[in-house]
Amino acid sequence: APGADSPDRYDVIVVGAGFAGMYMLYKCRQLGLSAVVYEAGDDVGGTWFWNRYPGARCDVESLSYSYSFSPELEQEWEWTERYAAQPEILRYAQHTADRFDLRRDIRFETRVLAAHFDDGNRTWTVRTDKGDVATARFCVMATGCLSTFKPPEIDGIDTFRGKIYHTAAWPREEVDFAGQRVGVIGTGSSGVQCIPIIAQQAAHLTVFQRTPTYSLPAQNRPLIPGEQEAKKANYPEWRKAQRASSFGTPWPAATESALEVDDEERNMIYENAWQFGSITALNNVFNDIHQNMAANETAATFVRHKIRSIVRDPDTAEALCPDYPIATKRPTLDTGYYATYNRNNVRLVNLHKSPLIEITESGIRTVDHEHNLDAIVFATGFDAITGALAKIDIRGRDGRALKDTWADGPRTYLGLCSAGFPNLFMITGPGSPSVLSSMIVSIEQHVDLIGSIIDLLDQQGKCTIEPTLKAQDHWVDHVNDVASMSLFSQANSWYLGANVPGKPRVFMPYVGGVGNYRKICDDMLANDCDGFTLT
Ligand code: NA7
Repeated sequence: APGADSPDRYDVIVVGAGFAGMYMLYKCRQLGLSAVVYEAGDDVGGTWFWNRYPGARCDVESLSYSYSFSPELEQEWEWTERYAAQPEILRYAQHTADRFDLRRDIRFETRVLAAHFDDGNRTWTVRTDKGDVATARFCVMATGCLSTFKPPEIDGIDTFRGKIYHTAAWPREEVDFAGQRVGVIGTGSSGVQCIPIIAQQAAHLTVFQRTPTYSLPAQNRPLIPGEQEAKKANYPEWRKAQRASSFGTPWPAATESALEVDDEERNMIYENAWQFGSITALNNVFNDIHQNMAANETAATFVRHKIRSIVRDPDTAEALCPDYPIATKRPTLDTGYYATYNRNNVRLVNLHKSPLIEITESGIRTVDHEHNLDAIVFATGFDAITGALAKIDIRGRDGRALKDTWADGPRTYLGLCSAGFPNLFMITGPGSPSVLSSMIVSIEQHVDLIGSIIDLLDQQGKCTIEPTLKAQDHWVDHVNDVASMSLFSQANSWYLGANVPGKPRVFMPYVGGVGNYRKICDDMLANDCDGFTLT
């Protein structure tokens, strides 16, 4: 391994080999830039490498959740289901890596510890846990929005004598819950996906729920003959529509208010959305679900009725009914989630009523009960959007740490760069649509944009690019303004860091829409990188 005296030199260092890092590497090669990618896992795939829990599945449709940069790749890859499961998405990532021979520039099982900018020679120096030291003009953080799982913040974990699992660090080998008493903590997307399957395997399952979710049926199914071919024949247009859409998946714009129609019509519209099976269906059939509390309540009420109609035990049904506005926390998409609570080997514990005290050597103790368990599954979520960046010692001009600069919340220009950190790019960083988008759409946009910016710098003979404080302040204000106009800011969600104790409450994703955001970025580029200083 190279030592500090003889660092490897590249044009670009990329951190992470998920969908963002892989495409960034491909882009660098296209531009004739030398690049290396450091990846903590021993294979590509990022999120889809780590999250191997039973039932893990993307809740964007497979024919949309895929790269668009290569028409050949688009045409040759065959998806099998409407919503692809984790193993298939991982195979797709692996296929992409092989097809474009990406692996030769990826250093696996190598975690980046630090990235420091040197004012003098205007380069980034990156250090890894393997002792690599490398320098580059540009450093690209392709570290993911939901890649750093948060500690569960529960006492006594170490004392538990059974098995502990985390959905985001699931073992490779098959986990067999047969005959076991299993506890799952957490009912977000990960919990909602694994609970029905663990319930089928285990002797008994206890679900520990803090906040109930609004879950919609995925209506997943194998792709029907002709469906894939039709999409493939029309891919360029579909991709164009994805890029112009609000959330990365084209959706007809709703023109009516939920309050304009009578109960019968409204219910019929909601029922159709429910049957359609999409996380964006229910909250986009009317034009005011995200803005108007009364409109939002009509959709929330519809889902609560559904829960009560599916779940037979009235107390369990009530505990499963959320009381916050729908779609302000991320809705979940499931296969048989609510019906799982009708099984006689499944029990729901409402932690709002019986708070969790601690984990003991034999299970989980709540205020009123000792739950004896053989295994505990944490589906407790992530330090979202900024967590992976915070784990790396990132230092910009004058040795200033990103962590300190962001102590009161992340500050970026366009969610792409931060003032004081020249030539550092974040793919789907805070202040970009990120998790409010179908990720690959936004990843490709950022990678293309970074490629164009580097190209422009080279053409103009410039060395560095960095946002002005003014442009950054303006962007941060804009991100906040747009968020505050929607109901998004009204729930204690990980969108604003509420799930991590002590994390500053700042609404991180840009709510203004994927299409609008793209236009803002395109205009910035067309206006000679407006808002950035080039030196
Ligand atoms: P989420 O959506 O953050 O869900 C985590 C769940 O775990 C959620 O229900 C939390 O309740 C619960 N949780 C977290 N900490 C605790 C503790 N200490 N005690 C009890 N319950 C707890 O993460 P997911 O992995 O499910 O999904 C993340 C995203 O991945 C998803 O949105 C998709 O974009 C894909 P809380 O709501 O905080 O009260």
